[in-house]
Amino acid sequence: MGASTFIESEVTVPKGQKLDLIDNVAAPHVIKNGTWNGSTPDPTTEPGAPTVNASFTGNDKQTVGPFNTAGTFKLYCTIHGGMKITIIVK
Ligand SMILES: [Cu+2]
Repeated sequence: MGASTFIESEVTVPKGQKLDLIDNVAAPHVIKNGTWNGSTPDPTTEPGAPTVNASFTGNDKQTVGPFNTAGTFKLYCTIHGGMKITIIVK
């Protein structure tokens, strides 16, 4: 993660694995299940998604998951409009 974006917009995670979210800069983020539709937050948790609620203060790392269900899952940052990532589990 950068200051207000995910550096990668999509990542693939093998089923059953966890995902490290790394905050590379001195910026806070609050990552939860859901996405941004334009400037509107959509806090939807897809069926089979692990619950994600990870707060970052800057230059830190947290592990989310495991992602035990194959599918497409979305995470977003509640404090940075448009900051979102797609997780593909297979
Ligand atoms: Cu953020």
